[in-house]
Amino acid sequence: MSKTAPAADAEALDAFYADLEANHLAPLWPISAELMPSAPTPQTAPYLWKWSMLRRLAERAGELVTIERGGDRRVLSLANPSLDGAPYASSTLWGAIQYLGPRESAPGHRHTPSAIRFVMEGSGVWTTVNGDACGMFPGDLVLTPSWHWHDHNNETDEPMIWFDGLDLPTVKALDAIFFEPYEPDELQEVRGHGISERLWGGRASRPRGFDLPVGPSSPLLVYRWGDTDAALDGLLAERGGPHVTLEYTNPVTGGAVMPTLGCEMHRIVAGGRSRPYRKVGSSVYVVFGGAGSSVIDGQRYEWSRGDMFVVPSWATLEHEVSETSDLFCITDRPMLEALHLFREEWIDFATDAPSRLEISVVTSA
Ligand code: GTQ
Ligand code: FE2
Repeated sequence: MSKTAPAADAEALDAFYADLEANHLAPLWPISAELMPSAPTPQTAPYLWKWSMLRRLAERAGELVTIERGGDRRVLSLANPSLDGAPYASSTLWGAIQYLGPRESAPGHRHTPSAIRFVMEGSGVWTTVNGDACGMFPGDLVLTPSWHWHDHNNETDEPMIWFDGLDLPTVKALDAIFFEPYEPDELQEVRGHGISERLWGGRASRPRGFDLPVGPSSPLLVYRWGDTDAALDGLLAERGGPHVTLEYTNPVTGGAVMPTLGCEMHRIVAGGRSRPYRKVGSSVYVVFGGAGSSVIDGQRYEWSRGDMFVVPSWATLEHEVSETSDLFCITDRPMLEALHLFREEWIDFATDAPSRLEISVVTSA
């Protein structure tokens, strides 16, 4: 504190601070450096959840907990230990696994938070989004944009597990959460199967004679793994490795799939290493295939298929893979871009830093 007049005596100052506190005022000067650091100092820390543990406990939830009416879903959220017990993966993003047993369904509802599903295991379940039944297979991305009705149905004899990503912590922070159960039935009336894909799934084309979507979200609700895989192959063939990234886009705007959530798929070729990189905004990664590790702010996290991990805002991120690996991720980037708060940079350790950080291996259950 350097803002005190030379003559100010300690007693008067103490009384002044007590007076401020009693009147619910806070002086900026003692906290200004903490409030305005030179670069983001997120509360969110990196964390990694192993698939073997996620799979086991999701299955256990399936045995022990039924899905009740009232919008309930059998969901285990990734609760980052850095967030004081909040059920959030990062300060802005929700990540979770959802388990739907054979012949089970999760009742219809809608809410203002936007969600994506990324399928890990099981085939043939569908999520109905505003009456459009979207079949789900491993590697598929399914959108349930803000305020769209959705329910999930498993009419197969196998369980289904997928990753849920939501902007819930952000919408909560903005005090903008609304929720409504679908009434009076558990499930929506299905208008058809794969409607959005037939209309909007064409490559580089758009249907004439249909109204443009009124909302800001992608009218295409499903992104098939086969298309993603082919696009990654094409990118690699054209650009070369070791690391290519694609962003899933809204076919109308070419922008992010939803205004609050961005989705990406990264492919890193066997033996390859990505360039160290950092950006504003957090991400939740889901390892769809392969094996390798990521160094996040100097700590190495080893991963293989199904593992999920969080990368905080402005954390330096570098991947190194032993097998060719596909990393799906969600990010809050569209919000930051909309607000002109987005920054990113690639870091060249050889010139930007005197020496490479010591790397320690982090393991988690
Ligand atoms: O499947 O509708 O992980 O509403 C969190 C909230 C999933 C869902 C979540 C949800 C859902
Ligand atoms: Fe939901």
